[in-house]
Amino acid sequence: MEAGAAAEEKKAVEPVAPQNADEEAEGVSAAEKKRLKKLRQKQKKESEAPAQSEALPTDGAASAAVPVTAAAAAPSLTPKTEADEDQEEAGDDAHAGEAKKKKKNKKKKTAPLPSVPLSKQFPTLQFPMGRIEEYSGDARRPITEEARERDRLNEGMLNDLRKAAEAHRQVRRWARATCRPGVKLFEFVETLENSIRTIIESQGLSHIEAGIAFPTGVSLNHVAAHFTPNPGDENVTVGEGDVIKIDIGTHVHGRIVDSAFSMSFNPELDPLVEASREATNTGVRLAGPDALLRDIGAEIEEVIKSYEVTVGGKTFQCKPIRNLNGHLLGPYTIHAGKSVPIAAESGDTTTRMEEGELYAIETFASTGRGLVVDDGECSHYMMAPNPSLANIRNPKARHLLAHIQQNYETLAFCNRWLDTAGETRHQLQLRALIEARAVNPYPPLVDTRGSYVSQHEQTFLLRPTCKEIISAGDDY
Ligand code: HZT
Ligand code: MN
Ligand code: MN
Repeated sequence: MEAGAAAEEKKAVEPVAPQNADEEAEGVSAAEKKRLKKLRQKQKKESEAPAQSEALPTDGAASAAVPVTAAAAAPSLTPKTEADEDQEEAGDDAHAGEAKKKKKNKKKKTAPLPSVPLSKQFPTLQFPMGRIEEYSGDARRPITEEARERDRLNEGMLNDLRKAAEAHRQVRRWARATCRPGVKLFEFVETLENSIRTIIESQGLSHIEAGIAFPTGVSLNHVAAHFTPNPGDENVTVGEGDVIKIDIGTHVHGRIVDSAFSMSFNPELDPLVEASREATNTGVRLAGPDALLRDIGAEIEEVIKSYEVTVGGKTFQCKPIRNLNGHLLGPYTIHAGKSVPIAAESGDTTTRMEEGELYAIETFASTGRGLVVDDGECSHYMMAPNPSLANIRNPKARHLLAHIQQNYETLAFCNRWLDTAGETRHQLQLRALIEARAVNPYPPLVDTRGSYVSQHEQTFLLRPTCKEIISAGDDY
């Protein structure tokens, strides 16, 4: 998702979003609507069909709950007990019957904060595999002895990825159970990130051996990506009716798992969340050696456009965000060159996927313009590949660069982490490093004010013998 939506685009941002309330204005014909509706129904059927792939042994050893101090007026981040829930229900006498029914139908929504190191949970040190899919369509190929041999050469890397993915699944289960209106995002991400460090076995605050691959994204509503609270944002909370994108990065020895999901606290927005979920599934399904990146983008766009959402009495056809995309991952490198478009005609026309590649496919569905620009206070940063010290004279700026190099290398980091590491008042030095092009800023990426954006993202490896969706779980 190149943030290349430059100043020029900024001018073009409209104040409010209900552009597609009127279908005529959007140029959606009745026939087109009918076709899209059919496609949507077909997808729904497919998604409800039982998966043919093997089940994921995501549940390792039982994790102990670690309570955190809850701030006043905000819901506690400690898991709710059955007793708590019963008490809440009992308080609502008039609807007691209804509440009981609801509870019966809904999955249990509590999860302890993971705290047991993964090497204790998996003493053999063989971590659970992701979802295996056969290559289909043009990528279909016989599994030869040579392919099996190439597969074996990558076992070590694969096990690192699987460990990173297991950490991802465990913390996101807690995240889904915990995130709700009133939650303070600063405390939420710090708790989640500390849990990653514990179970993935980071050494101190350094993320180089294993740890967090990038700051935890908790972008709300029209903010599509790259929001994490900064020091000073301690009171930013999830609101009633919000949609949140929870984007978590883990890594072991630089092998990155980049995966995200969305939650809405207004049922009207559920189709928006479904749109990006199905679009990402479609992208992953089409991926394989020799798949044309632009074809994947075109299919993703079709799926997203087949959804409509009615919110506050206005109806929108979902749009993909055409200047965001998925990306190739490399060791310690979040963006290793190739991009996976999520709309037709918005990417390179000839590039294909290749065997051995590790991709993050992320799709975004929007009720807004379907275009993001940089906006708001920056929290995400990444060191440039080979920073030069030549134009960095200030010893304090040099100190900060050395700190970044030692703790994050080429992985992304955020202001919160610099603060925790004792790099207080780093803001001025950070600005100097950005000025000297030793560090790049990644500001929040936003669609039009008042719009809603959902995202789903999955990391997968194009193994010689099959496609392994490393980050898949029983949730998405
Ligand atoms: C950059 C800086 C960060 C990578 C995608 C992404 C979260 O939008 C080519 C395609 C963290 C991540 C990234 F601090 N970005 N995935 N998950 N963000 S991106 C990009 O810059 S570059 C997408
Ligand atoms: Mn991501
Ligand atoms: Mn990504």
